Amino acid sequence: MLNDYLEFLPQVAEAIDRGQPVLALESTIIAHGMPYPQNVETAREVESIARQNGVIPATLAILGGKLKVGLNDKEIDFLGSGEGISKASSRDLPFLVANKLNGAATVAASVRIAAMAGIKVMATGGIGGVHRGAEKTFDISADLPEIARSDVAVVCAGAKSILDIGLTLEYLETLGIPVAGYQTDHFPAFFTRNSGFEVPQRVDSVEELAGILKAKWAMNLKGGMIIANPIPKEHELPLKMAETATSQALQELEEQGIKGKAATPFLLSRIEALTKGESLRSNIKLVCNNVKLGALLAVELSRITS
Ligand code: PSU
Ligand code: MN
Repeated sequence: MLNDYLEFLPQVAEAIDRGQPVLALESTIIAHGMPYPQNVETAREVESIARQNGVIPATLAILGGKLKVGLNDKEIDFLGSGEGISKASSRDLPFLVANKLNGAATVAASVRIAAMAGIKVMATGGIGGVHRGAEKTFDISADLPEIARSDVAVVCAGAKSILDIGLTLEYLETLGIPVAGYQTDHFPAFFTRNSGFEVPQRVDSVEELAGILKAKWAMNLKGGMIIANPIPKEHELPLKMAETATSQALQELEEQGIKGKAATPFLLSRIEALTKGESLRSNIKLVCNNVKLGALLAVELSRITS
């Protein structure tokens, strides 16, 4: 289970040794998904929500070439500064490790690190997906194939409407990744509860989610699952505001010719500016909501599998 490249925070190592539930958290959201200081505040808040709900949090990142499983206060501050910290997808891991560099882990890199560490559940804000215009650009997030490969369940608020949600759902089907809507019939669109697309499966309880994961892995069906947890109603962004800001941001992306790994962080920060910070407030609330569900799921999964 352990390998030479992993470095565990002592608390996390103890929890894993004792068979206690651990919840993995990604870190691109800290370094590249939110501005300072809200990013660092949110990183701390979600760790405390995880603890309140019965799990030890393990924020994942690459620091000095080590795959960190759990970060201390100083390391969270450092990630929040964003200085000298690249956005690391799974393909960047060998480069960062060999050269002893720093990186914030995307969902793709995080599920790989979580799987190496033996952690079964991860929470994030939104996953990457198939970008609009992917038929020309081929821009499809590595999050999708990596979730198909790693035995880690990912709790998210769906995918942002900067993506082509219909194509993202098609691609998830191709990859054989189960997608469950938590207490909803609709695949959520990050800032809003309903993307206009149905979820393949609706699941209403944490017990059922855990049962599905147990069955999946017991049958040796490799890979994770997406648990789409809509943002609480009171924190939704007004639909019109979300749509206007998204289309404006997409237009600027095209005009400025921004591509590749810079695309998602650019769109996030433009949407934040265009909504005068409203999108950031929603973003923080939905992450907290996902961490709570992820914690409850990790507890239940550990109960029925140990
Ligand atoms: N979606 C968000 N916020 C984020 C991300 C996605 O709403 O911070 C980050 C996640 O870390 C995700 C990554 O794994 O962006 C996807 O990037 P790309 O589209 O370049 O694969
Ligand atoms: Mn991409």
